[in-house]
Order: sequence, then C-alpha cells, then structure tokens
Amino acid sequence: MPYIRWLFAVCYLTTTQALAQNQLDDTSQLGLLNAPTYSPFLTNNPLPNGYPWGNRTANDSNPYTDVPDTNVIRYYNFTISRGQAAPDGYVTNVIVVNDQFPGPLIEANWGDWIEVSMTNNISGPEEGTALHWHGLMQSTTPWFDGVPSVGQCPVAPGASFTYRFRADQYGTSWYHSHYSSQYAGGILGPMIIHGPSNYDYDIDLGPVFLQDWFHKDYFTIVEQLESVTPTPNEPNNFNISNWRQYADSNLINGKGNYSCALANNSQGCTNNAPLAQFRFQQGKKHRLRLINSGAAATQLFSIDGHNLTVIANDYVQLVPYTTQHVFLAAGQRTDVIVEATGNINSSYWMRSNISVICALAVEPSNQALAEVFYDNANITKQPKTQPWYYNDTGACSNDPLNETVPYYAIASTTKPSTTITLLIDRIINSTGNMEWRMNQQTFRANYNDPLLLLAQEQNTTYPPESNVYHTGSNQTVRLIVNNNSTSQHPMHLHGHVMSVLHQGPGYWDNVSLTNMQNPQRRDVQMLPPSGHIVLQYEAKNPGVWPFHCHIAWHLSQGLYVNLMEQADNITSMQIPSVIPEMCKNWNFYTSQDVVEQIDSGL
Ligand SMILES: *[C@@H]1O[C@H](CO)[C@@H](O)[C@H](O)[C@H]1NC(C)=O
Ligand SMILES: *[C@@H]1O[C@H](CO)[C@@H](O)[C@H](O)[C@H]1NC(C)=O
Ligand SMILES: *[C@@H]1O[C@H](CO)[C@@H](O)[C@H](O)[C@H]1NC(C)=O
Ligand SMILES: *[C@@H]1O[C@H](CO)[C@@H](O)[C@H](O)[C@H]1NC(C)=O
Ligand SMILES: *[C@@H]1O[C@H](CO)[C@@H](O)[C@H](O)[C@H]1NC(C)=O
Ligand SMILES: *[C@@H]1O[C@H](CO)[C@@H](O)[C@H](O)[C@H]1NC(C)=O
Ligand SMILES: *[C@@H]1O[C@H](CO)[C@@H](O)[C@H](O)[C@H]1NC(C)=O
Ligand SMILES: *[C@@H]1O[C@H](CO)[C@@H](O)[C@H](O)[C@H]1NC(C)=O
Ligand SMILES: *[C@@H]1O[C@H](CO)[C@@H](O)[C@H](O)[C@H]1NC(C)=O
Ligand SMILES: *[C@@H]1O[C@H](CO)[C@@H](O)[C@H](O)[C@H]1NC(C)=O
Ligand SMILES: *[C@@H]1O[C@H](CO)[C@@H](O)[C@H](O)[C@H]1NC(C)=O
Ligand SMILES: *[C@@H]1O[C@H](CO)[C@@H](O)[C@H](O)[C@H]1NC(C)=O
Ligand SMILES: [Cu+2]
Repeated sequence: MPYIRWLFAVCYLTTTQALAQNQLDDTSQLGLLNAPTYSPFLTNNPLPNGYPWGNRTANDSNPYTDVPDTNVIRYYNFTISRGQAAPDGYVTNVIVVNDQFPGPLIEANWGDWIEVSMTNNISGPEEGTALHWHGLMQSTTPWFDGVPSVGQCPVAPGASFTYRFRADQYGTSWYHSHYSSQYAGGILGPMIIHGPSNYDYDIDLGPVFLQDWFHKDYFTIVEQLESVTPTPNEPNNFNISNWRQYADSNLINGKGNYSCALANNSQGCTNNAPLAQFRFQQGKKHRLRLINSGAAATQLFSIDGHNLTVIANDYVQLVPYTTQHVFLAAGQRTDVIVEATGNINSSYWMRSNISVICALAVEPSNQALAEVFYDNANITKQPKTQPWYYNDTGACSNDPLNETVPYYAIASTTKPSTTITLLIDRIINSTGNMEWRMNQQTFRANYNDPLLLLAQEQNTTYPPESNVYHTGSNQTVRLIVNNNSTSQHPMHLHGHVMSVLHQGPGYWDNVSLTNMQNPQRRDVQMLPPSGHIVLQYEAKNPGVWPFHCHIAWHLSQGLYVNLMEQADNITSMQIPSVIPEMCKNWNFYTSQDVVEQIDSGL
C-alpha cells in the first residue's frame, strides 16, 4: 500500500504542467454567474393548495411528525473517484463525486424519497467509502444513514450500493463521505429540500459552500495526526507541528485564492484563480443557503454593505432576525435573505473568514472572497467595497441562545427520562499518540461488524472502543457535554434534532437553562472552548446514532460516541438484504487486501 501511494505521488508530480483551475468535469455551474436559481418541483400531482406539501405551513405544521406523502422518488447516480483539482489555484489530489467539486446537487420536495445509486471507483490506491445525508432523521431506515461500523459496512472498492431514504426535513443541507477524514478530500455536495417558507423572498440562489482547504491529501494529514510525539520525554506537548494542521486557503463554492509565494513548491500553482460570482437583481430579496462543508475551521460570513436576514439554522426555521455577520461551524448551515438595496451598476465583496483565534489557517489565504454583481455591473472589474466592522473576540461559539428562536415552537421538559454526562478531553497515550476521548474513552470503528446488525441479533455487548451508550426505552434524553480542552467542538447528533438548553463557559452548573418554552434546535451545536452545552432530544427513533465532533481531524482521533436507542425495537426491524450483502462484500475485500485503518475510521 505505501508503495502504491508513492507511485501515485510520482505520477502526480510529472503531470502537473499547465493545469487550469479545475481539472474535473466542469459542467457544474455552482459559483458562476449563469448558475441556476431554485424553486420547488411543482410537477407531481395532485398539488393540494398548489404545493406538494399541501396546506402545511412553517408555523403550524410539526416538521417532525407531519411529513407529507408525495409518493415521489428522486433518483441520482453517483460515481466516486480520484482526480486532480486546483480550487484555489494550487493543484491537489482530490476524491470527488461524478468528477465534480463540490459534488452534484441533490434536490427534492419535503416528503419525497431520495434514491442514490453510488459506485466506489476510488483506485490508485483503493479505499472504502460511505455517504452520509447530513441532518435527515432516517426514521425507519437507520441502515441508510451512511456510517460504516454503525449501520453498514464500507462500500468496497469496485462495488455499488443504493441508498434509499426520506426527505423528512426541509431546508438546506449537504451530503459527505463518512469514512475516515475522506470528505476533506472532496466527497461532498449540497442537498436542498423544498418546503414551506417562513419568509417571502424572490430568488433562491441556492448553495453557498464555505470551506477550509488543505493542499495535502487527507490521508497524509491523518497520518501526521496519528504520528507519535518525537520526544517521548516531552509529555503533554500538543503543539508539535504534525498535530497542528493549517488550512492552506478558504473557499466559497469551491473557489478561492492562494498566494503561490507561500508554497514550498509553486510548480503548478496559479495566482488569482477565478473566484465564485453571484448575480443580484436590484430591489429583489435573494436566498443564500450557507453551508460550512469544511474539515475544521469555523467561518464568519458577510456581504459588504448588505444586511443578512437569518431565516434558518440547519433544518430549523427561525423567527427571522437581521445581522451583518453569520458564524458557522463545520457541518452547520444558515439560510439568509439578502435584499439588493444597492445601485444597479454596483458590485460588492462577499467574504468568509476563518477566525485564526478559533482555527489553524494560513494568513492571508484564510479570507475567502466572492464577487456579487448587480444587474448592470461591469463584471470585468473587481468590487471595491469595505467590510463591515467586526471585533473578533475569539468566542468561537454560536449566536446567543436567547437570540435564535425556532419559528415552530416546541417546549422542552425539565425532567428528561435519562441524562448522560460526557466529558471531552485529549491525552497523549502510552505509545505517544494523541487521542481525543469522551469519558476517558477514545472511539475506534469496527468496519466489519456494524452495531445495528449486532443489535438485531440481540448482541448488545461490545468492546469499550465502540463507545456505545444505551438509552433503552427512555423517551427523552439529555446530554450534558463538558469540554476539558481549549478547542471548540461542533457537536453533531445523527437521526435527531437537538434542543440546545444551555451553553457557556466552564462545566454546566446543573441548574441554568435557556428559553425552555422554545429552545433553539439544531443538528450541530458548537461546544465552546473549556465550556459546556446541554442538549436534549426525543428518543423515538430506534437505531444506533452517532454523536460526534464535526471537526474531521478530531473525529479521526476518536471524538465520537454511539447512542443506541430503543434496542428492543431494532430486533424486529426488517433490515434490507443489501446491508448484510455489502458486509459480505467488504469482508471478502478485507480478507484479500489489508485495509489501512490508521484512525478511528470515521
Ligand atoms: C389541511 O388539509 C387537510 C386535508 O387535506 C385538513 O384535514 C386540515 O384541516 C387542513 N389544515 C389546515 C390548517 O387548513
Ligand atoms: C402562519 O403563517 C402564515 C403565513 O406566513 C400566516 O398567514 C398565519 O397567520 C400564520 N399562523 C400562525 C398561527 O401564526
Ligand atoms: C442511472 O444509471 C442507470 C444505469 O446506467 C440508468 O438506467 C438511469 O437512468 C440513471 N439514472 C439517472 C437519474 O441518471
Ligand atoms: C441594516 O439593518 C439595520 C437595522 O434593521 C438598518 O438600520 C440598516 O439601514 C440596514 N442597512 C442596510 C444596508 O440595509
Ligand atoms: C468594464 O471594465 C473594463 C476594465 O476596467 C473596461 O475596459 C471596460 O470598458 C468596462 N466596460 C464598460 C461597458 O464600462
Ligand atoms: C473587542 O472586544 C473586546 C472584548 O469584548 C474588548 O475588550 C475590546 O476593547 C474590543 N475592541 C474594540 C476595538 O472594540
Ligand atoms: C440575550 O442575553 C444577553 C446576555 O446574555 C443580553 O445581552 C441580550 O440582550 C439578550 N438578547 C435578547 C434578545 O434577549
Ligand atoms: C494510542 O493511540 C493510537 C492512535 O489512536 C493507537 O493506534 C494506539 O494503539 C494507542 N496506544 C495505546 C497503548 O492504546
Ligand atoms: C457481540 O459483538 C461483539 C463485537 O463484534 C463481539 O466481540 C462479542 O463477542 C459479541 N457477543 C456475543 C454474545 O456474540
Ligand atoms: C434509560 O437510560 C439509562 C442510561 O442513560 C439506562 O441505564 C436505563 O436502563 C434506561 N431506561 C430504560 C427504561 O430503558
Ligand atoms: C481537566 O484537565 C486537566 C488537565 O488538562 C486535569 O488536571 C483535570 O483533572 C481535568 N478535569 C476533569 C474534571 O477531568
Ligand atoms: C417499540 O416497540 C414497542 C413494543 O412493540 C411499541 O409499543 C413501540 O411503539 C415501539 N416504539 C417505536 C419508537 O417504534
Ligand atoms: Cu472537535
């Protein structure tokens, strides 16, 4: 395997002459002025009240229990393979879907089913893979949540696999690979699910990916993160360079700029690569669907001279509020409405900055720019606008909980059926490797033996590194997460929306709760450095559900637990035969080839 990797690197070095920004199939119009705009599919019949979701509204239809039956399936074919691209002008090796970076859009109406047939064509070297559909509930289909060792085995090299799941939430999200830190290499794409709106707007400009970008391929980064301390007599030194991976640049819709002078080897590097562009129509209200698809960094988004009206966080619609900056952690989404109040000939900078107080990034390439052109603007001239003032205090946390109010109110109970307290820390273990832990235990996936299949066979006893917490038949689960580290952690729960009952510095005081009559809900919530969050969720979705940090490198190093929910009900579920078949396939593959599982696996 190392030999094949080396060969691959040599081929790469000899073929990097005169490469354009993107060596991939550039049929995607994401980030171009002629990008499409979006609206609900109105073709399926009948259309009660004119919409596929009938008379459901954002304010009086429960988004978790009242999913419409549209009887429509949206089909997609994905092929995953290696390629090369230069999103910021610097040529890197990538792994992508359908030769596109970012990958193709998945689009559906609320209540549709989505069927994605994917083929793993990753070769030179080969790797397993799996795709996760971020933020969906996967109620009755936990095996299609896309997490190896949990609901499925990895999809083996050369194999195909079909995911079939419900568009059971509406709003903005994305899909990404959930195999090691593979998504940082490019396996990701947008997901738009149309549903009722809480705000009138004119033009849906669609996905706006915000993403830190690394020139080293993800595998090299993970190898370095997994390396041992060079000096064994220097315990507790978390600051050695291999453990501090700096983002090389920052991208908006897969495009950015890197200063080639910073590169050790600037061969194949182009300065001033094209930036993403957006078209505004004067006087119109534009919807932008912001998605932080990065591996690590948090993003501070703004548009010069324009207010942002925030209408949703993750898949949760909010009581709209106006701001000039939006802060997104890895995995989070924010939908904003921007009214084009400028002159018809004008242009403005869109900005997304990585706060270097919150993340490791190379300056000044940590500041992503994109161009916003009004109707009659001269598109050969760059904007000349100034940023909004922002005092970066490095709080590294989401907006105050009292200021983000869900549009559809759901009260939380002060008496959950059970409470689980999780303490996050990191250590250097006895062999000199760094490990992230939850309650003193780091996580490691067993690709060959998914927990859901074991649970169905009534095996509920696993090795400690599976990090399984059983919530049994409890209906409401509270998670208290205390952070004994100076890093922030965007915590993501699969298969549920989380009510965020408190956040703040230090460990939780076991008392304070915010806005219990209608607390903020999200599927990723930032845990502040040396702080805490208190989360609560309804445990009515039988399955095994990952709860983890969405910083790819932290997850790689074990910051992950599994929550096994309603285990008694898992035994009676009809798991489709493709799940055990894919495991047979994977087991056969691993009996022939040694899989280099150098990290937690997820
Ligand atoms: C929505 O329509 C259904 C029938 O299609 C009806 O039962 C329900 O009362 C309606 N709800 C509202 C709020 O109009
Ligand atoms: C829900 O929103 C609609 C339109 O946005 C509005 O007409 C209606 O009065 C609202 N209903 C409630 C209960 O607030
Ligand atoms: C997916 O590929 C199959 C087999 O080539 C083809 O029949 C089908 O039409 C494709 N579906 C889509 C949505 O492109
Ligand atoms: C932004 O919003 C504030 C408060 O609502 C308002 O006073 C200001 O005029 C707005 N600015 C722009 C550029 O729209
Ligand atoms: C647009 O800008 C370019 C470069 O600054 C200039 O050469 C061109 O004349 C401008 N076009 C118009 C229509 O003003
Ligand atoms: C920025 O915020 C910090 C903390 O709130 C404050 O101490 C500092 O004075 C502020 N700086 C400016 C320039 O406003
Ligand atoms: C939220 O709480 C902060 C103090 O923690 C306060 O300054 C702010 O005014 C509150 N905002 C709202 C909308 O209540
Ligand atoms: C230390 O951590 C590394 C990386 O997770 C792991 O490979 C190694 O087995 C661990 N060592 C011990 C003694 O547990
Ligand atoms: C349950 O599964 C685990 C993990 O594969 C295995 O180690 C254990 O032996 C199994 N227990 C039983 C009773 O089969
Ligand atoms: C509720 O969850 C706790 C773990 O948090 C577990 O020990 C207990 O057995 C569960 N109760 C039921 C009734 O399943
Ligand atoms: C938090 O970490 C420090 C060392 O970094 C340690 O001394 C302390 O015991 C930890 N606290 C808890 C509650 O584990
Ligand atoms: C779990 O199974 C029990 C007993 O069959 C049933 O009453 C309950 O509704 C099921 N719960 C869920 C969430 O499916
Ligand atoms: Cu983390």
